[in-house]
Amino acid sequence: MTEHGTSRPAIPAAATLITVAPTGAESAKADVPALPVTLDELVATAVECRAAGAAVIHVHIRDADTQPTLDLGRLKDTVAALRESTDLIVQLSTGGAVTDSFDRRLAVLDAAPDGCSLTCGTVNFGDDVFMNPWSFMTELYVRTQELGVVPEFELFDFGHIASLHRLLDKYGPPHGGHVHCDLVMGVPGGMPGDAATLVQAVSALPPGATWSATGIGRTTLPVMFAALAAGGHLRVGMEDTVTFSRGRPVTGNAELVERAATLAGHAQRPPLTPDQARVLLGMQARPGAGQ
Ligand code: KMH
Ligand code: ZN
Repeated sequence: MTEHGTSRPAIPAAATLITVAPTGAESAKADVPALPVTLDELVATAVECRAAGAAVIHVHIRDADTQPTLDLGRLKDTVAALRESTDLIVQLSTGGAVTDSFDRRLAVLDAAPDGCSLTCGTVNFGDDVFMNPWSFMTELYVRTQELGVVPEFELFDFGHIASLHRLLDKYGPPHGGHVHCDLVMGVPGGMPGDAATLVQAVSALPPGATWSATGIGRTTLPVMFAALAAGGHLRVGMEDTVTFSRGRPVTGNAELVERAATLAGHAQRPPLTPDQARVLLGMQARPGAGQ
């Protein structure tokens, strides 16, 4: 029981948090017709992915022309629609697209999501640069603490892990008190997506932190297998890969979640429900849940 008299679900000793990242900011709808870009498409994907085993949805949105946007009104509508249709934990991207300004990225928190991504350093990103200087990281982090949004620390490279330690040392624990990280592997410019790198990265994380991993493109499967073997959680979705297997495009996010859930089950660590995941991540219960 909590101090409010509501009971929270127990977290199974061995279970897997599955995050779906359905859209991203990089793929074009014209090239990837199955990419969810409208609010209706996003909500439909979210419902399917929840049924397939996802507990968290990492959200990037698009405008009426299918281009990436951080429009605050659209973000608020998106958070509301996802909460209306699912019990998924709604994590908004503060990374946006490489072209988004710091101010717009900071303002994402005003849409009041459950959680947000917080990337712990700048990284080469294919031919682009994904900018996350220390001053931006710290401003975003302090804002998450003030607004009660739970950050997920996105780590694209080893220097990002060092910056995460520096952030926690200087500014204290995140809202909710628990540190959860996501290793984003295989970005051209970041750490490679292989088992040896994953094990080394995990060994450098702050004590007590939980972590998930995702492998971009063709590193999706090796990173998923390595993460399961090392006791980690999983992120999958069309933000990270649009190819299901060699030469076969992804038909929808749900099949990526289904595959992750099946493999997690084989690893004897079946998917966590969103309410269980809230406990793991130090988030408050949904209003009305667990009573
Ligand atoms: N779209 C990338 C530039 C995040 O969502 O926080 C950044 C990204 C990370 O996807
Ligand atoms: Zn993202």
